[in-house]
Amino acid sequence: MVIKRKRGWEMPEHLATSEALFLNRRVLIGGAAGLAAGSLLGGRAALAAAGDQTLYPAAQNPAYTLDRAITPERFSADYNNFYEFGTSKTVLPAANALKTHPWTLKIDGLVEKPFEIGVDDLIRKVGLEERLYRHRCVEAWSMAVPWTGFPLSKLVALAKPASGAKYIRFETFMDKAMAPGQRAFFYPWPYTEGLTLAEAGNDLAFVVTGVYGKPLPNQFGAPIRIAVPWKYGFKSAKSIVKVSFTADRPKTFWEGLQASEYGFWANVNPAVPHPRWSQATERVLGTDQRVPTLIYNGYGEQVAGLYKGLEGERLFL
Ligand SMILES: Nc1nc2c(c(=O)[nH]1)N[C@H]1C(S)=C(S)[C@@H](COP(=O)(O)O)O[C@H]1N2
Ligand SMILES: [Mo]
Repeated sequence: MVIKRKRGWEMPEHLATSEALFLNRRVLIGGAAGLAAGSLLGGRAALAAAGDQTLYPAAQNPAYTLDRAITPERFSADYNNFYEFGTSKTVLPAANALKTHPWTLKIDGLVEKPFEIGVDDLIRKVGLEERLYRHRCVEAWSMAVPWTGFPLSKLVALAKPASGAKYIRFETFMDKAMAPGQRAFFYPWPYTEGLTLAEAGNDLAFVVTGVYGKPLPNQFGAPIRIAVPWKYGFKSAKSIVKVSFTADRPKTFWEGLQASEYGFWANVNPAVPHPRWSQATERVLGTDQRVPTLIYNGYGEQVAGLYKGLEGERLFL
C-alpha cells in the first residue's frame, strides 16, 4: 500500500503563490504593526542565539557580495525549513527547545585520526568571516543572507582525510525529546547530506555559525550548519553533530525519502524542472517579486568546473 503524505516540498506552485501573497501582505501592512512584530521576533531570535557573542559581527569578506538586497531578518527568521521541528515554515517557537551549548562536533571515517571538537573551540581555531550569499530552496523561494562562518576547506584540512576519502557526509543531531519532528517515524532520521571532497574544497562551500552579525538563532540550524549556495537549500544541513569522510557516496535524507525527486547533486538549474513544478523562477522572501533563477544559483563561474566529465549524472535533481 502506498500512503500519500503531504510534505512541504510537495507543495504545488499555486499554494506557494498564495504564501507569497501572504508575505506580501505583511510587507504592505508595514507601518507600526509590522515594526512591532519585527522587533518582537528580533528579541526572541536574539535570546535563542547563545554562541560566543564577542566574535560577532565578523569582518565581511569583500569577495562575496551580491547584486541584490539582503533579505530582512524578520522574513528569513520566520520562514524556515527545519523538519526536526515540524513541517510548517513556522518552526521558530519549537526550535527554542534546541540546546546548542555545549555542542560537540565529531569528525570520523576515513581520516588520519577521528576526533571531537567543541564548536566554540573550533571557531577560535579557524576564525570567522562574513559572506553575503544567495539561498535557493528547491521549493522555488529564495533569500539573500549575511552568513558568518569559515570555509569548509578549513574543516577538511583539520580533519586530514585519508587518501581513500572521496565524499564528506554531514549528520544532524538526533534527539526525539527535543525535536518533535523526529518522532515522525516515516522520515529517515537523522538528517544527512553530503558533498564530494572536490565540492567541499570549493571556496564557496561554507560552514556557518552565525547570521545577521550574531550567532545563529536556533531556527537557522544553530550552532553549526553548512551553506552550499549553488545547490538547492536542502543540501545545506543544519545543526550538525558529525562530519564523516567516506569512500562511497553517502545516502542523503531526501534521497532516502524520494530519490526520484531529490538526488545527490541537486545543483540549481532553471532549465530542469522539479518533477512537479518549474524551477525557472523564484519568489524572493519578503517581497512581492518573482525573479528568474540562475544556473548554479548565479555561481556558475566558480563551480561549473566541478562537473566537467560528469555530464551523464543527474546533476540538477
Ligand atoms: N537538519 C536539517 N537541515 C536542513 C533542513 C531540515 O529540515 N533539517 N532543511 C533544508 C532546507 S529544504 C532548506 S531550504 C534550508 C533552510 O534553511 P533556513 O531555514 O535556515 O533558511 O535548510 C536545509 N537544511
Ligand atoms: Mo529547501
